[in-house]
Amino acid sequence: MSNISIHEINPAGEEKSAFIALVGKPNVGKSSLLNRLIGEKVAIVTNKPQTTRTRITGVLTKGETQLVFLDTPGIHKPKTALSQHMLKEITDSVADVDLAVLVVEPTGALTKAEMELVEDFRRQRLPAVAVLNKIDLLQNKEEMIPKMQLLSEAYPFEAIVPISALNGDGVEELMKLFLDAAQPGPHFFPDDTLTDQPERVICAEIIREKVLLNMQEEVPHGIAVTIEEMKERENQELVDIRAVIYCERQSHKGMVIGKGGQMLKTIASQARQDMEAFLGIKVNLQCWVKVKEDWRNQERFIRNFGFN
Ligand SMILES: Nc1nc2c(ncn2[C@@H]2O[C@H](COP(=O)(O)OP(=O)(O)OP(=O)(O)O)[C@@H](O)[C@H]2O)c(=O)[nH]1
Ligand SMILES: [Mg+2]
Repeated sequence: MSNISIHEINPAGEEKSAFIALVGKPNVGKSSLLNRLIGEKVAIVTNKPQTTRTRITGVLTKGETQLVFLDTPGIHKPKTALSQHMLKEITDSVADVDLAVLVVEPTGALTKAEMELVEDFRRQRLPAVAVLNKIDLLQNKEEMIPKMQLLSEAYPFEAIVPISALNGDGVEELMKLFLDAAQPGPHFFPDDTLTDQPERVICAEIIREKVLLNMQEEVPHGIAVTIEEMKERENQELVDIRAVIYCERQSHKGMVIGKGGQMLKTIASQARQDMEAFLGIKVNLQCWVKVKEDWRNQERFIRNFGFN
């Protein structure tokens, strides 16, 4: 049997790659776009701003080209130690990418935070693309023309692309642009990789998504989730997962559990279904709720919850 080396299959120099950062205000649809681009849900999505807390990597390999997407927290004024970490994730992300993608609403002015991002691009002479997302919400496509005008005056974007991350409109065109941006260089991940996030992190995020979706007001943003145990049972197609939902106050704990445990039951049951779809195996999920007062201002806990 002959030994075929990797170089014979894929001669050196043929491989291409690009690092692409998705940045923008909270709630504009960055994570929705990431999921749409790689065709799998690796980032949680909710109708609440500041859903994404860490940088999330999505990987897509098409033939010789590998695209590495960095989803980032929505840019906002840091009020807690946690949001300072989130802000750092954004600035670090645009520091060494090949292309930045500024995701914006299809209408309205550019905010101060968005202008600051653009200034960052300018300082680094960063190639950037502007994406007008949520165009499915427009009655008339002409409504986005003023925004396109504003963007073209703000920065020499390589392109300004209207899309809908929700129904996929315009995403193919965007993908072509990304593939064109790839430069000769090695693949950084095995070609079948979708994300560099460990399964535990994705499972914790799924629970956090269900808390955000089911609860109102101040509680959800004070939530952190950890997976304490994840173990496949021997000789059974079943994995046992033990998770802890941390909240900031005793009163919040009561709300997460709900009357007769109903809220926690709903959260756990929805999370279990998503985990089973993601892991492709039956899940026995146990969720516990604990109080960790003011953890968002405590460096030690922030690090514990996955921020470096
Ligand atoms: N109608 C419509 N809604 C969208 C579209 N893209 C995203 N959304 C919705 O917008 C909300 C925010 O989406 P996310 O993907 O979580 O936004 P994000 O920019 O990642 O938000 P942060 O993580 O908080 O910065 C969700 O309710 C999405 O379903 C779109 O193209 N059209
Ligand atoms: Mg997000």
